[in-house]
Amino acid sequence: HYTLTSRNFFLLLLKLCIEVFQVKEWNGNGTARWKTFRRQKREWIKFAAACREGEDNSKRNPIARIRSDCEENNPVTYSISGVGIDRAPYGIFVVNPRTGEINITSIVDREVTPVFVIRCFAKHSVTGMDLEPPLELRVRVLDINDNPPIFAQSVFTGSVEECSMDNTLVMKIIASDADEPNHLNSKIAFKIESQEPSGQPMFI
Ligand SMILES: *[C@@H]1O[C@H](CO)[C@@H](O)[C@H](O)[C@H]1NC(C)=O
Ligand SMILES: *[C@@H]1O[C@H](CO)[C@@H](O)[C@H](O)[C@H]1NC(C)=O
Ligand SMILES: [Ca+2]
Ligand SMILES: [Ca+2]
Repeated sequence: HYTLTSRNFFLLLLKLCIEVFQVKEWNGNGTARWKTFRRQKREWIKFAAACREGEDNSKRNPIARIRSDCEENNPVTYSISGVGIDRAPYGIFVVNPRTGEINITSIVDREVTPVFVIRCFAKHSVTGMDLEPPLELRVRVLDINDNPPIFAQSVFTGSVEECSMDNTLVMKIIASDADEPNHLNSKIAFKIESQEPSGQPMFI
């Protein structure tokens, strides 16, 4: 016995679906270009976009778009979920449920959230069934140099024996910078500003 229910008939149709994803890429000279990704049914792809922290990125909207070829045969509703959407910080990313266009709505702070992972869904508008397995869009937040280096303590105390040799280690001072690790923005240089008693500099 074999019964072709509406549900498995529907699944047969869906086997042919291909999903298309596009992410906007920006050149150095401010021109935009859509980069396209495609996947076959059931295969996962990861795609990525970037935005800058501390800056209004909304003039670049939409930053990405998702589209399912299932649209040709089915009414499709797009939705997204994740941190920055339905988990705090809420509402940073929104999707147009009809067109699949994804917008950024507010200024982001890399030191709070360096990467957003947006889970994208394409559901049948009437049945609410997933037409595609969910898909992951990663939005990397590009760092700006908005943190100064901070010393770990306000006073460090060292000591040195009298008559020590040149270049004897006296003490180690520690500072950190909250900007992106291993990036120029978090690189620290130290300088001795003054010495008391003044006179010939005794330390380097
Ligand atoms: C600058 O923009 C033009 C289009 O106006 C484009 O063809 C070119 O590749 C861009 N240059 C760079 C370095 O991105
Ligand atoms: C996304 O941004 C574009 C361009 O500003 C705008 O036309 C569109 O309505 C926005 N869509 C949503 C869902 O906010
Ligand atoms: Ca910094
Ligand atoms: Ca930063």
